Amino acid sequence: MKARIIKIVSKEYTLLDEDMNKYDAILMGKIRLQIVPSAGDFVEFEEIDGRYVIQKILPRSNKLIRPSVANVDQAIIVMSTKDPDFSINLVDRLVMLIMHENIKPVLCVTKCDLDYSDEIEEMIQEYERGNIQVIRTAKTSLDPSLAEILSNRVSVLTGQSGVGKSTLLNKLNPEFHLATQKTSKALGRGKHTTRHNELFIVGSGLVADTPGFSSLDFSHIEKDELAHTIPDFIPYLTGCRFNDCIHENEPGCKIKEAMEKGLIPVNRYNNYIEVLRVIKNRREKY
Ligand SMILES: Nc1nc2c(ncn2[C@@H]2O[C@H](COP(=O)(O)OP(=O)(O)O)[C@@H](O)[C@H]2O)c(=O)[nH]1
Ligand SMILES: [Mg+2]
Ligand SMILES: [Zn+2]
Repeated sequence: MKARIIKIVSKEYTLLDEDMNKYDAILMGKIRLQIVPSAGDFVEFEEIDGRYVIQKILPRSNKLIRPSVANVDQAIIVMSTKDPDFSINLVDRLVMLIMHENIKPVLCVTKCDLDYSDEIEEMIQEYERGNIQVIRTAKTSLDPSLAEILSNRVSVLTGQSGVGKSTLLNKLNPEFHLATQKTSKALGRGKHTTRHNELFIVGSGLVADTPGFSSLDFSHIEKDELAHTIPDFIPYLTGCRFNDCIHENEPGCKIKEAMEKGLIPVNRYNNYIEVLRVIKNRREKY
């Protein structure tokens, strides 16, 4: 039988199969040595003497460390129009980190009911014209596209505190809130919750119990990989005069050309250059 791990508490694993049936399972001893199982892992399991036993962890498409989740399909970047202010620096950096993990970024703009500036509206529209999916939400309405985007996928939410992540999830599934509170209380009491990873069922999708990508750390990304993590760059990545063009000052650069023609937003390009310099400085130091 095949299923996905949705929860790990100590040595107990909760599995969810395609038909949304849950199973309590244990791990066959020898697997433990090969790979540390994580929420999100697909497994093969069998019923042995009345217990479900995980036999095999199937290969992963990716693996996040914080939260510890495997096979993540998408990361929802939650960003409010204001309170806290919309930040393209943050969106662009998160997109790079998410793309580098082979995960699809989606931008969710919250608090669209607030009275925010035209400048911010233009920034949002710039993303809407670009190559990542953008959805907008407001206090009273719930854009049905959010439920749609989460369905049949594993998602992590990311974004500063106060942008409305909990609010979004509570609107989709009121039980989510209760569940997360229970978790933190249990952890606070310092019970034997050595490892607690969980994916919550939200609508017909799965969402990680903690936000991902909280630190903006680029130390694992090489300078020649960076441009490939920017969806708005991708259509122009072939064709630079030099194979090893990093789109900084090289002649015959298609990325710079696209930016000069207005096909790539100047802001997007400038954020790329800023992160590129961070990566280059690190290289020079070691
Ligand atoms: N006006 C407005 N306020 C919102 C919206 N979404 C969330 N908030 C408020 O923003 C604050 C922070 O929301 P919360 O969900 O706790 O943010 P989190 O820290 O990202 O989980 C709360 O006071 C919410 O009521 C929205 O769409 N419109
Ligand atoms: Mg919250
Ligand atoms: Zn180039």
